[in-house]
Amino acid sequence: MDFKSGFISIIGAPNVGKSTLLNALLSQKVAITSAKPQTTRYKIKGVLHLPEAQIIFVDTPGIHDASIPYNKYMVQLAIETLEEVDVVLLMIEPFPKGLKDGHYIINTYLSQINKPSILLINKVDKISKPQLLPIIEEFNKIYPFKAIIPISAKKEAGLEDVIKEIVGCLPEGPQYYPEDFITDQSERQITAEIIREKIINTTREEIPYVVAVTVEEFREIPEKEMLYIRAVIHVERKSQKGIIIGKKGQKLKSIGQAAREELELIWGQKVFLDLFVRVEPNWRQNPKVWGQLRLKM
Ligand code: GDP
Ligand code: K
Ligand code: MG
Repeated sequence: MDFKSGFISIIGAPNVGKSTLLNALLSQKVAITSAKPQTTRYKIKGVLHLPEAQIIFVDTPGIHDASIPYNKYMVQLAIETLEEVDVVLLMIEPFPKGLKDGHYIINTYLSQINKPSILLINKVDKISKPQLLPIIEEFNKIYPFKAIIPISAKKEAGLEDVIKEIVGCLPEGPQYYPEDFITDQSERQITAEIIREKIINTTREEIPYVVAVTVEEFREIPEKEMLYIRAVIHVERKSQKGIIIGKKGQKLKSIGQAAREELELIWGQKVFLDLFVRVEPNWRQNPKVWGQLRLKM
């Protein structure tokens, strides 16, 4: 059989479990190498190496929070990215809000493209089989998914099926990356991206596109067996700083907590995360911020 390879995008509303799935599939704790990417089309989130295939997970700019109706430009950007991948994984939750998000994403994005798409119904550990069947039927009717797979990313259930179905949808292709290559992002970039994601998930206002995150310090404290990370959230206006910090600092606290939990999972050790918000009217002109931002686009 010939080797298969391709680019995969996982889309879905915040907190459905996309990162949990990716971490489980890649079984990646600290597996960063400095290999140069052979493509600049996408930002690579991770590469899964199989004997018969290579599955390359990429980011989808434009869908940060697919449940929020963004402006036409963001939707268009997301659609253009999806046009270029080989397989789309849509992840939903089997709860009322999750099903509604699923319909929205199908109508807004999937119906605009013509790509093999797989529906993942995550968190099935929280429902019963009789509850699951009507959901599968419902989504079978509204979109020609290649497969609909109930999974639990957290309990690592159904993951073999996910891999099997993805490989089934992949075209024949080369081994794009050497086998020790897991991701092309540096530790600081990954960290900044995770913090940015938590800001996006936590703030519903017009915040995401005026925010940049830079990681100023990233070092181990060996005697404490922990990682010290200092990051700055750059905003343009004082009012935006207020939104991010929230009443009595509650919002920044939740952002920090969510980011820390995911960072500990990814780096495999305790993390001390120091977060600062800096008002910087012209951060778009600050080359340091730009340097990190450009890598995201
Ligand atoms: P993302 O925003 O889509 O990347 O979602 P995350 O991967 O950050 O997960 C959001 C939350 O859902 C976390 O608290 C996860 O532990 C939880 N979660 C993810 N997958 C499952 C699952 O299969 N079952 C349950 N019960 N919780 C899950
Ligand atoms: K999340
Ligand atoms: Mg995530």
